[in-house]
Amino acid sequence: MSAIESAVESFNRDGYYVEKGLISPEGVDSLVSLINSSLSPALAPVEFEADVHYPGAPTSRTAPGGQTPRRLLHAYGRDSLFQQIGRHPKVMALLKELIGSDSICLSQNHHNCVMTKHPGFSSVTSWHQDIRYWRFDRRELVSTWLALGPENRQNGGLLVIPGSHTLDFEPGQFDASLFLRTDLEINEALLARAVPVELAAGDMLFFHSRTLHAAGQNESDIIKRSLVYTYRSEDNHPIPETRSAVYEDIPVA
Ligand SMILES: O=C(O)CCC(=O)C(=O)O
Repeated sequence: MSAIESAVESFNRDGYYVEKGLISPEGVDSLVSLINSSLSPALAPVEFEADVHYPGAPTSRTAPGGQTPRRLLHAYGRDSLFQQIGRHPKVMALLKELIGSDSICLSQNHHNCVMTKHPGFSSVTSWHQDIRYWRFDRRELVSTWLALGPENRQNGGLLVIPGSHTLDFEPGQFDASLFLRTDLEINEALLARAVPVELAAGDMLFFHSRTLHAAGQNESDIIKRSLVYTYRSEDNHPIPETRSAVYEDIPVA
């Protein structure tokens, strides 16, 4: 079995796949420097931790820690370095297989950001599927998550539930904000299957838009930075007039 076939098999089974060492240490350093130059002062458009009202987030932008950035938005349009990652030949080759199409578009409306998690003022992201607020003809989208430093449980790295991208859920398994309810027996067996996704700088995680995932706070003393994009097949259109269709998607392959 070729490396790409085994990546596809693993992704189809688990709903995620990690490509180790996709970006060189020098490439990671350039991205980290670029991101740092956009963090203080935080270069708009920015989502602050206080904006999401997740557990642990500062209560408002004027509260202590209220100016802590969570996501640098519209990453693709910010710099050619981010664009190079967004259309990296190896990523495109893998996405074509994972999505099952030769024509791939990058969404400007979903992810398309630098996720940061700062020591001291980060929040908890509860269990969810990204597709919950997204509106496309089909639910088959893939996101890429490039780690620019180590990611693990201690610094708020992602946890995933392998195989959850193939499950059918009852509406009652989710709360009003469409997070998986942790107080239901039916969800307990599912949550027991959660695993951390351990990443090193330069590793890229590919994950399905239906894969259940969550993340804790950054308990380390170093900022965690990740570049995150979402892709769809060219023929999987956003539903007009939804938030998935606000900005035109970018053909990248
Ligand atoms: O890093 C985190 O807190 C998780 C982010 C996440 O799951 C998301 O943006 O969909």
